[in-house]
Amino acid sequence: ALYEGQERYLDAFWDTCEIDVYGDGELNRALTYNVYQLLQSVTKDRYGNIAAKGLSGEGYEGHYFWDTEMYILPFFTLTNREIARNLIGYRYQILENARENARQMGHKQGALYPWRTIMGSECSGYFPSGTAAYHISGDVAYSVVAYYLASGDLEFMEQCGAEIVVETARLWMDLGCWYQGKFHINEVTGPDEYTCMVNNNYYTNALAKYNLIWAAKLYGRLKEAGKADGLAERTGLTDGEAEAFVKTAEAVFLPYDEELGINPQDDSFLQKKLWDVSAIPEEDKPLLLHHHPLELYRYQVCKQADTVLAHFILEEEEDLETIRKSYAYYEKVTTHDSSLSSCIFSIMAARLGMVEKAYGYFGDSAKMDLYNAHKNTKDGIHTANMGGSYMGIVYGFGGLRIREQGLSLRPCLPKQWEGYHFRFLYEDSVIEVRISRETCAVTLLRGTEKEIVIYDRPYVLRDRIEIPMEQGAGD
Ligand code: IFM
Repeated sequence: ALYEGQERYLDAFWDTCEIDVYGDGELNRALTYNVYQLLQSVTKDRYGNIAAKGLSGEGYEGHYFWDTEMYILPFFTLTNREIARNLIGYRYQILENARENARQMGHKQGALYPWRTIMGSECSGYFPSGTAAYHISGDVAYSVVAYYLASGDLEFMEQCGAEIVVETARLWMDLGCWYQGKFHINEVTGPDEYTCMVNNNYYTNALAKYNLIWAAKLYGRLKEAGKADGLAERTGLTDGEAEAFVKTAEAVFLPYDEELGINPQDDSFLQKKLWDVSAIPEEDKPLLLHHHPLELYRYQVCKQADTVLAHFILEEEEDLETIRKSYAYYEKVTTHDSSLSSCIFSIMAARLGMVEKAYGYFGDSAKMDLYNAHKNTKDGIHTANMGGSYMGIVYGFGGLRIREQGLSLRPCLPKQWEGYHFRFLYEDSVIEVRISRETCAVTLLRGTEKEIVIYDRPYVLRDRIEIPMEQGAGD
C-alpha cells in the first residue's frame, strides 16, 4: 500500500513538472535529479521550509534563506500549488517574528524577515552579509505576488498573502528616507555578498518599489472583490496608507550611470578599484576563503548575480539596452563563487539572445551536484541552484514570463540540443511547451483557453499552437 501510494504521489508530481532536454543525456539526468531533490527536501506542511542544503548535509545548519523565495518557489509555483502555498504559509507563520525582528532593528513598523532562520528568529552570525540583507523581505513579498500572478488565487491573498506584502511594504517606508525629492534606502546589503553595507543597492530598491506598489494593488483588488475587511482589521491598513505606498514607490531612487549606460549596483560601486576576475589563479578561488571580507568590500568584485538578477525579475523597470550593457559590465566583475549565480547569468544571456553563453552557464548550474562540479557536494546539495537550473530551462531557454500583463514565451534552443519540453500550471490550466529545432509547440493539456504572447505576438491557446522557431540574435 505504501509503495502504491508513493507511486501515485510521484506520478502526480511528475505529471505537472515534466521537464526534459533532448540530445544530452547527462544533462537531462542532472536536471531530473535536481527536480527530484527539490521534492525530497521541501517541507510538506507550513511549519518547515527548504534548507539551503536540503536534508542532505550539514552546511548552513539546516537554515532557510532567500534561496527559497527567489530560486525554489518559482519551481513549485509553476508545478505544485500546495507546496507553494506551504512555503508562503511558513513565512506567514513567522510573520510575528519578522515584526519583532524589525522592532529589534529599530523600525517602528513593518516586518523584517530574518536572513537565516528555522524557527523565525534571526540566526545570522555576521550581520554585514546577514541581517543587513534586507532584500529578503522584498523577496518574500515578490514570491507572494508571483504566486498570485501565476494562480489568480485571491483567496490565498485574503487569508495571508496580502498581509505579508503590506507588512514588508511598511518596512521600506520606515527604513528609507527622502533626499532631494527621491526615496533612498541606505546601509543595506544586496544579494552580492562581496559588497556589503551600501546605500541604494539597485536590487533592493527596485524590489522595495515593487513591494510598495503591490501592497497597494493587492489591497485594491481585495477591496474590489469585497474581501479587504480581514486585511484592514489585522493590519490597520487604510486607503491613505496605500496611497502613500504608491507615492513613495514612484520616488524610489534607482541608480543609473549616464556614461556607462548601466545601473550601478549601488551608490559607491563604480568608485571602487576593479578586481581583475579573469586573472584570479585557481588556488585563490573562491575568493572568500582567501581574502578578508573588508578587502573584498573595497573592490568592484561580485560573488553572484545582483543587478543582473534585478533585471531578470523586474525587467520592465529598464530598457533592453541598459540591461544589455549592465550584463556585459557585471559579467566582467563576477566570480560566481556563489552557486546562486550561474543560473541567473544563463537566464539573462538567453533573454539577450546570447544562446551559446546561456548554454555554458546553464551546464555549470545543472550539473553542479550530480557531478559534484563545485567539489563541495559532501557538505550538502545546493537547493537554490537546483531550482535555478529548472528556471534556466523554463525562464531562460523557454523565455517564459508571467507578469501582470499575462503569459509570454520567447523560446530559443542551443545548437548542442535537439529540443526540450516542460509543463507548467497557469491559473486553472496545465500547459506544455515543446521546442524542436524547427518549431515551438504549446499545448493546453487541461483547463480553459488562455491568451499567450510568443515572440511578442499575441495568440489564444485553445488546444495547440505551433509556430516556427526564431533564434536569438547576438550570438
Ligand atoms: O543565500 C545564499 C547567499 O546568497 C550566498 N551564500 C549562501 C547562501 C545560502 O545558500
